[in-house]
Amino acid sequence: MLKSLRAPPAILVALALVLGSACSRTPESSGATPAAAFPAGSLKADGGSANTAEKRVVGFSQIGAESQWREAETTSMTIEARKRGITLKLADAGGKQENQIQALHSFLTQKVDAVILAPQKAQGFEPVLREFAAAKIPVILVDRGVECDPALYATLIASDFVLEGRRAARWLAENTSGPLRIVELEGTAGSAPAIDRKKGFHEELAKTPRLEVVRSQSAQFNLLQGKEVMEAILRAEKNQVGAVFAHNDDMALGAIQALEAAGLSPGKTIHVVSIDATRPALEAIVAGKLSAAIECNPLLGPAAFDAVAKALRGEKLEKRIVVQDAAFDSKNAASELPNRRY
Ligand code: GYE
Repeated sequence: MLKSLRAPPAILVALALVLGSACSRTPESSGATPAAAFPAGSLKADGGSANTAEKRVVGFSQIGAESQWREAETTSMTIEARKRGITLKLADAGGKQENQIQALHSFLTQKVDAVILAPQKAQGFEPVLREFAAAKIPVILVDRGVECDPALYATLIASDFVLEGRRAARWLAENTSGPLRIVELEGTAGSAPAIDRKKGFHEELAKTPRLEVVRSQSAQFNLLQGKEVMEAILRAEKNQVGAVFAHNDDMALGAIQALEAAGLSPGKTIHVVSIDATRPALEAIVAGKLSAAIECNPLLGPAAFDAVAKALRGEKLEKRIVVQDAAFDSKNAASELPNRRY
């Protein structure tokens, strides 16, 4: 867990995003972020609330489009801004942190009312965030955290990535027997989800010594790279792999292609577990190729713009808003599919 993402328990709240899901949701916590859930009735679905009174200009600095998750997040922001009559300036950084920092500087010059930032990496944003603090332009962090003085941003709205890693490891512990040689496909190096998912996964795995990570390599949260990295690992390991843990669905779907091309049976003799639980992942579970997907909800638009509105009214925000997520495998993926919007 990134140190800077720890906040005093008193200012932590959990936000359960309503997905119209029929599955049962068991709120859990990684322990690092004790959280209390909002009562269900107080929650809004994506696009559920419209604060049309606001005629504001908001900058959204997005990392890129490396995954289905990220595309869904961008759509959620765009739809929500439109619903609220807010002018959204969307800057896609094409996967480069330096482009994000450049876009943030441009938002400063344009004197936008507020900024929503999905930061690619945990480090490197502090200097530009200081400039926003000096200009008194509120910054809402969404989806990933940064390592910096928490006073420099209004709130962080994101899932508990350590818990996600733990849940993936727990699934493997509970659904396999005997020694298991696991391949870990990591997300972007230095990003909060890659750091924290790895931490949670390894911590939980340590409780079951028969589970062993034999290779860990980054595939940048991307399907094609997931396929290529998995191909190389299968060659190096002479196909002696028992399971794959991918930090997101896209890499898992790429790995499944590589496993099938090598004549192996993902989801059957080789378990594949991933994070996000996008529609293609649930479809892969139903097809018997993916074993489990831990949910990470990208529909952050409504919560992000609620936070923007509060910040602009000068209200104090909770420093950390934890998105509550579900988990899917062959037992509940099919019933969730009709509800899945990303
Ligand atoms: O899991 C992955 C994406 O930051 C939580 O980034 C997000 C992660 C998500 O590319 O698919």
